[in-house]
Amino acid sequence: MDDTVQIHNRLRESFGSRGFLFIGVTDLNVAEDHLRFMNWLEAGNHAGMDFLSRNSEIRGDLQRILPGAKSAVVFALPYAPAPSPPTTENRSEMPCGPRIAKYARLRDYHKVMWQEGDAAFAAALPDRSAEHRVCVDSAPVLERALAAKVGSGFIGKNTCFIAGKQGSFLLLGVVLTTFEMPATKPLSEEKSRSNANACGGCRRCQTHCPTGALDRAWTLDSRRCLSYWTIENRGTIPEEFWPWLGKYWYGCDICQDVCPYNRTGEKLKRNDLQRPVERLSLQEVATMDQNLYEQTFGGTAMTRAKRNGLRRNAMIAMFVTSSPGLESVLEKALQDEDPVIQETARQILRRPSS
Ligand code: B12
Repeated sequence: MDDTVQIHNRLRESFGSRGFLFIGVTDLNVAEDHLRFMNWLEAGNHAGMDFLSRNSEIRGDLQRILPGAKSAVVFALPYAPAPSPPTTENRSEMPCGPRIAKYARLRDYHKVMWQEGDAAFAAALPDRSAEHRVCVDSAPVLERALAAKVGSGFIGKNTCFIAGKQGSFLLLGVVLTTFEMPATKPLSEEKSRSNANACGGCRRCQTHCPTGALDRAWTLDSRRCLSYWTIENRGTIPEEFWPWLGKYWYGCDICQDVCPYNRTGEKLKRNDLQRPVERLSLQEVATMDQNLYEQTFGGTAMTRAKRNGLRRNAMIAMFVTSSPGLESVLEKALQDEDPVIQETARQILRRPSS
């Protein structure tokens, strides 16, 4: 076995033994994808996510993230939950859990992937003096583009990285390293990125996206994406998007739920990562104080929306699902110190009941 195959095998085993998928090794030329990214920004598709435009140039030059970087190791954390019995939809108090995007019902994947990705890489290449840096949303890196470059998966019309029949319920991590490694061999032409047609004639993600965010295949318009409005946006949520918060009030998985590749996809292998965020009712989320917020959502990726973002979303979800207790929630919300909570309450009160 030659040295290259041994290195790839050691990486595969080391990442695999920690519950990750080893996607592969690639070089750092992302020029074509960077152009695509700049055009996407230029068209305003990033909505209010200024963090994307602030350092837009750096995404095209990975040397600026790790000087001397030569290769990228891409790995993924599969997170689709194993099928569970149907939830009690008719509980008088609406459980909040099933309406939360699947990736968010876990311990914060950033921390898990930084720490354990770092350990996996170091264990596979122990005696190298090269430097490395693990990036999981934490640096301006085009993670999907690097994953697709490996050639063991492709970008779907929903813009997600789909690892063939392992599906797309995968969180991505990238280890940049100054150690130059030969790229892993693409799986097959059929599954590789060069086949922009791996979705074939399927348009399920496009037709099922309730807000038209994917009207143009391979291009997501964040201005119409529920995930953007419920996670990243700090203001009020435009009322045209409210009906869909009855289905997902934090993030949105619809464009992945309907993807045929996810019928067979990889499932979460690490039960230790699960967090019982769903134990609260929507009413409890809408009225939670800092203590309850930290106890329930601390250490999960849901802190991205902050306490008041979650309260805002839960209030709207209560309204559209006609949950009991809304009246008293609104009464208190009108006196809240947060202007977005106050305004959301006023918006709800102005509307005819749903
Ligand atoms: C900003 C952001 C968002 C924004 C914008 C999403 C978007 N589609 O651009 C919002 C808030 C809407 C969002 C939502 C979600 N996100 Co997000 N998000 C990011 C982030 C931080 C940057 C993405 C970005 O640069 N977007 C701009 C576009 C232009 O770039 P891109 O989507 O990466 O596409 C590049 C390549 O794919 C390639 N490319 C694109 N199209 C095509 C087509 C062809 C034919 C080819 C060859 C190449 C190609 O070029 C593009 C530009 O370089 C990344 C982390 C990271 N650092 O990359 C996570 C990330 C993309 N998100 C992730 C997740 C899990 C989600 C959600 C599923 C969360 C949820 N359940 O609510 C949704 C999915 C929505 C969707 N369909 O994309 C994962 C995706 C994993 C995967 N399997 O693809 C990432 C990689 C985070 C991670 N570390 O795992 N997200």
